[in-house]
Amino acid sequence: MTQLVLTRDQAGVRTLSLNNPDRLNALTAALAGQLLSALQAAASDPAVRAVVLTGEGRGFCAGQDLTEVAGPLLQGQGLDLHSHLEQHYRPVIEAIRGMDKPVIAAVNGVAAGAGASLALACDLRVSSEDAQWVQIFSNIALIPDAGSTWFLPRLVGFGRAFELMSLAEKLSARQALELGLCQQVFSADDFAAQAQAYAERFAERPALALALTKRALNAALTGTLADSLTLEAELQQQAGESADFREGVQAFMEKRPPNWNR
Ligand code: T3D
Repeated sequence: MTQLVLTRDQAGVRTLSLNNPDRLNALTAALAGQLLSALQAAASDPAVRAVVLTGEGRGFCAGQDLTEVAGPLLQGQGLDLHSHLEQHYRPVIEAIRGMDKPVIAAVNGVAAGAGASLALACDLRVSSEDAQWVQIFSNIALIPDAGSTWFLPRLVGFGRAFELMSLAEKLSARQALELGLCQQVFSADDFAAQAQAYAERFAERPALALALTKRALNAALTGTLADSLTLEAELQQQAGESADFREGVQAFMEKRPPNWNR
């Protein structure tokens, strides 16, 4: 079986790298399937404290692999895009959002279409200075999918999201940073090393506290203040019962750095 997602572990960080570089890591059904398995494996491995999603070669991900759809489409056959999205994209997006660990998109090159959606689904995004970000769907008369219509307006507001989606404007890494699409821009020369170092900062933090924070933020995106106050109380109780909380307080009292549970 061709390995369409490469995996590397270092210092508690699991890097998942999309591996279809000749097509800028465009998403085939097989690649999406392997990505889902890799995300599930990362989620269930206690040694993994943070996940980085990136791409091999010069692209991050160019969205749906159009060679997969061109044949039937151009022969006049109908395509079941509804099933395609439900079967292949939705589980990947839900695996990223549902994972109790920080997931960081390391956008090494162009992120287009569902490739941009993949990045937006992650908790954090870092970008190579020469990467491009584009909501490219309307160039082929499709609508944004894989969660883009949910994530993008929450990051940049309705008007800017609609503009980017309608006009399919390419954004530079600097523009993506200014808009709040990514948290950091790193130089292209040592991008992978800088993304790894960034991810290690999260891997070194208390894992349960970060997991519960992600859960609370996920819920806050759709809930009321009252919902958040209720959930915070429940999750804080869980955090307060952890060995990490005890260690954090003890370390503070002893004026030393904490040793988090591993
Ligand atoms: O099926 C469904 O479920 C529908 C769901 C759709 C979700 C979507 O993601 S729709 C959007 C699909 N993606 C696109 O429309 C992007 C198409 N690609 C591009 O417009 C450009 O490649 C880029 C702007 C992303 C990058 O441009 P550039 O100039 O840096 O690279 P390039 O030369 O165009 O691409 C390099 C190679 O990758 C090239 O192959 P070649 O000529 O060297 O043999 C190109 O054909 C290939 N490639 C790029 N994107 C795709 C692709 N091959 C298949 N599918 C792609 N999406």
